[in-house]
Amino acid sequence: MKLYYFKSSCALAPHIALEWAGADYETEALKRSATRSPEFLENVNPYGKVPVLELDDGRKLSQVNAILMWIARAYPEADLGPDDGDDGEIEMEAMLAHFNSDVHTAFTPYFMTHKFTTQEDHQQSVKDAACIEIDFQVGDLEKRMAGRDWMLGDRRSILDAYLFVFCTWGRFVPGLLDARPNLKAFSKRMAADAGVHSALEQQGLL
Ligand SMILES: N[C@@H](CCC(=O)N[C@@H](CS)C(=O)NCC(=O)O)C(=O)O
Repeated sequence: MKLYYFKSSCALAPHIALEWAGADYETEALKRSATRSPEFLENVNPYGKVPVLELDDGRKLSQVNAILMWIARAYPEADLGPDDGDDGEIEMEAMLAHFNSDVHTAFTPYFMTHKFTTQEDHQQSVKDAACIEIDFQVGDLEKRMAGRDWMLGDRRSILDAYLFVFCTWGRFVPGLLDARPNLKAFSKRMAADAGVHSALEQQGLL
């Protein structure tokens, strides 16, 4: 099994999940620009994005949420998936969708500003607008984490792996995490975890 990623990307989430699952995997580090190379588009992911998880049978999974769910299901003993029952499943699907569609995309114009304006003198204005949405989304996550060690409350899950990505991105947004003690405590808890440490180390993020 092989995880394709580039440094500081959302591929850190499945990387952490693979560590937590105790999976036997390798990684392929790319440059961000390589995701648009003809070779990557043809052989790895036509969508031009990471993460991609290449399975042992050659299938290539894309989309953070699908990859996280695949890992949770493939390694049930790691207990990274939803709480039992339909409600647990639906709640996790809903939170993953929120993360992927709302929180993740709030950061995109901040880090990939060139995709949102072709004008050099508009770059700062795009970043400023992104900061307003990031602050709103991260503010909500801060409230959700009140009194909780993990997103699901008492046990870690694939949601925490994705939430941690937003915390690492948040460090690049001035002042974002300063008054957010719940997310700061969560980040500290994650950083102290052996699997998270290993994923960060492998990606050169320590
Ligand atoms: N919907 C995709 C989004 C993935 C995504 O945004 N990946 C970013 C890194 S965080 C990427 O590869 N960007 C490269 C680009 O857009 O050029 C998913 O869930 O996997």
